[in-house]
Formats: sequence, C-alpha cells, structure tokens
Amino acid sequence: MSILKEEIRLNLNNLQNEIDSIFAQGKSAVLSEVTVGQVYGGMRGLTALVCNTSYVDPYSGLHIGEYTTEDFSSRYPEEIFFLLCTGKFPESDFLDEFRIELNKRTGVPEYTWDVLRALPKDTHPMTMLSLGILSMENESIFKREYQKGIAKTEYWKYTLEDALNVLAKLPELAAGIYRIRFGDGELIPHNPNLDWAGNLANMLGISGTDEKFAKLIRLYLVLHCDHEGGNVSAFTSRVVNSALSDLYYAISAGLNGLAGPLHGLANQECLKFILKIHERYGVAVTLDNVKNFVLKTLDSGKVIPGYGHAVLRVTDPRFTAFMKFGDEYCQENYCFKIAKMLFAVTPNILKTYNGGKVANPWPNVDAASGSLLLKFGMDQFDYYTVLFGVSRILGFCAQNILAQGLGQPIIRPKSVTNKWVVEHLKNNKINA
Ligand code: HAX
Repeated sequence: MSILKEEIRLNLNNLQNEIDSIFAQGKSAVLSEVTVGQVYGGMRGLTALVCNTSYVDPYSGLHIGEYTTEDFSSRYPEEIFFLLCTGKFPESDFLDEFRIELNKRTGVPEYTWDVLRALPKDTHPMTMLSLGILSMENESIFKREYQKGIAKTEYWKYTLEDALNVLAKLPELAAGIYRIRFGDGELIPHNPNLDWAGNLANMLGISGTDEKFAKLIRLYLVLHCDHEGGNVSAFTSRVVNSALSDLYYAISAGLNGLAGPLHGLANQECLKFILKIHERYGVAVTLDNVKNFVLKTLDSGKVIPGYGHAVLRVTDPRFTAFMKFGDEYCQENYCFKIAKMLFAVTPNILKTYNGGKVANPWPNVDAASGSLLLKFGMDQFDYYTVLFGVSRILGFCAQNILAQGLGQPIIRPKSVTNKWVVEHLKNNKINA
C-alpha cells in the first residue's frame, strides 16, 4: 500500500511542521480554562485534545480535512479512510489498488468464529464485534515488531499494518456476526470483486436486497466514520492506544464505549419512535397526528430521539445526506414518510417548548437512518450499532495512526478529589 503510506508520511510531515511552529510560539499559551462545572460535567466544552482527522463545527457539521459532509458523502468508505489518514482524496486508481491489498489480507481466523459461536445465542452483536476483534489480537504486527524492538518513529507503520489487516477482515466479521446471531449461522464468502461496503452488504445475505442496499450501506459507512477526538469511543480508543496497547485492544475498547445507549444506540431508539407513531396512527397518519405525538412525548418528560446535539446547532448534514438518499429510493416507505413528517414539525415544537430550553432543535444523524435500513429488510435493530462500529473503526484506525506518527505520549490527565477542589477554591478565594 505504497501510495497510502507515502501520503500518510507527507501528512505527518506537514502536521509535525505545524506543531513545531505552534510550539515555537510558546508551549505555555492558554487554550482554554477549566471550570468546576466542566470538571464535574463530563469535561463538556473543555478544549484539551488535538485530533487531526476530523472536526465538528457547530454550524456546518463534520469536516474531514478541508471537506464538508456534502463534499464527501458520495464517496466510498475506502476513500474516506484515505482522507482521514492523509487529509486529501486519493487518485482514481486507489480504489482498485486498495481492494487488491485488502483481498490479500482477508480471512477471519477459524478460532474467532469458534469464540463467537461459543457465546450464548442472545449475546449482543456489539459484544460479538468487540470480542471478535480482540480475539485476533495475537495477530498484531505492531506487537510483534515492538517486542523485537523498533524505533518510536516506526510505530505508525506497524499500526497501519494492523489497521489494514483489521479493515480487510471487518466486512466478513461483521456480516458473520449477523449470520450467526440472527440467521442460520452459515457464512457467505467474501467476494474479491466487490468493494468494502458492497461486500458487507452482500455477505449479510438479507434476501431481496440489491445494489440500492449496497449503496445505503456505503453511505452509512461513510457518514459514521469519525466525529473528531472527544466522543466516548474515539477518545477511549486513543487512550488505550496511547499506552502502546496495539490497535486490536484499542478498537475493541472504542467499540465497548460505542455500545452504550448514550452514544451508539440512539439510532435504534429513533426507529422505535417512528414505529410507535405508525402503530398509533397507521398509514393514514397526518402532520397533526405527528405533532400531537411529539407534544405528548415531551409532556410525559421524554426526549424526542434523533433531535438535539451536544455540539451541533443546525440540522446535521449527515441527516441531510440520509434524507437525500431516502427521497431518491425510499419515498413511498411508511417509516421514511414519518421521518419526514417529524422533520417538518419537531424543530418548531422544540424551539419554543418549555421556554425553548433545547439548545439545538434540529435533527441529528440518527433521525432517519434506521427507517432506511428497515426499508431494505434490516429489521434487527440491535445490529445497527455494529454498522456504526464498522464505520467508526475507520476513524479509530486513522486517529491512532496519526497520533503514533506524531509521537504523541501516553494520555494521563490529572484527577483530584472533592477535598482538593474545596481547598483549592478556599486557598485561591474563588467563589462560584
Ligand atoms: N427532546 C426533548 N428534550 C431535549 C432534546 C430532545 N430531543 N434534546 C435536548 N433536550 C433537553 C435536554 O434533555 C435538557 O433538558 P434538562 O435541562 O431538563 O436536562 C435541555 O433540553 C438542554 O439540553 P441540550 O443542551 O439541548 O442538549 P445536551 O447537549 O445536554 O444533550 C443530546 C444532547 C443529543 C443528548 C440531547 O439533545 C438528546 O437527548 N437528544 C435525543 C437523543 C438523541 O437523538 N441522541 C443522539 C445524538 C446523536 C449522537 O451523538 N449519536 O451518537
């Protein structure tokens, strides 16, 4: 994979030059101050990390390199991996080269399937994905080379090797999990002529699906790939890798964070909400029905899934990309119609409800994706987060490759006790 490696090397040189010039201006310059509220409030809004793969702007959403979501949403996930690692799109021959490279590295080990088949039948598919990756840890090239003794400047190259090996096996692994957990357990072989997402779509073996489903999976794997460095899964993955635990440990750890209902599970909640509206009103549902349902949900103290965001202050451009797909391929689908009705009524309700306390009344990435997956027969809601995970692994890999290439040290912030905080405020005569 010489092109990718060479472009990563160039990107690392550029990033290192930028860091050198930042440091030349003084390492003690203050970037942000920390309040008591932030220390006790999940570090929200605290600028304490650098991530050079992607950036989330409150008003224009996810950027990868200099590209907006609109710029990259029609690309292939393989191109997005290149973009995350290098800051630029690859040349047109990259996709073929990358497929050939990944084809050499496919083949989930038999022992991984044994591990997954030995689990209780009702094991969550995210547990299976995390365990599946972890079970292959013994294959780590980074670990093998590290034990031999390599220079720190070489770490990123072996982290890239591990990344390519994991990415090559990922469609097989993820599809196999679907087949074992929800199907008859018979695996569909990898097709060397298909692209990364096309292979995953094919190996899931969902009957009645076609190229449009592959297109949806491609879009899904592009849109969930990365969301800068501070989200639970990416941060966890980076912290683990910063201890030089290899990428298998780091990916598995990141996935464990993604599996939480406050992070990666929101998409299935959105679909359940849509299905509840359908159950209540049927196909003749009107905008007024949806409006009433939203208001009733809010009055009962619940949130409207798929709306609001901790960082964004506009409609998530990833939601817009899913809606565009839906308008093209799912117009007549009852779930998609309800997703559209929700979009038509919910922001205006949230803007004023309860004094307008919701900081962002607009839809996020999760508001429509489930209805699109369901339309194509993907009716196992628990599996949606696995798709999110497959995509987010692109970001985990890229973030860790770049961090290793920049020689970033082990992450170890300082924690304090309540007593320390009390003393600090008293000694410094600070009042809230
Ligand atoms: N419906 C009703 N109330 C909402 C709301 C929604 N969709 N979004 C926010 N609020 C409420 C909050 O609960 C909070 O109420 P309290 O003051 O009573 O606690 C108030 O509005 C202010 O919250 P906020 O500042 O607007 O939002 P936060 O940054 O605290 O939280 C969330 C952001 C995404 C968690 C929130 O908007 C939410 O719960 N949305 C619904 C669930 C959802 O769609 N989650 C997926 C997010 C996308 C993602 O990151 N996926 O991985």
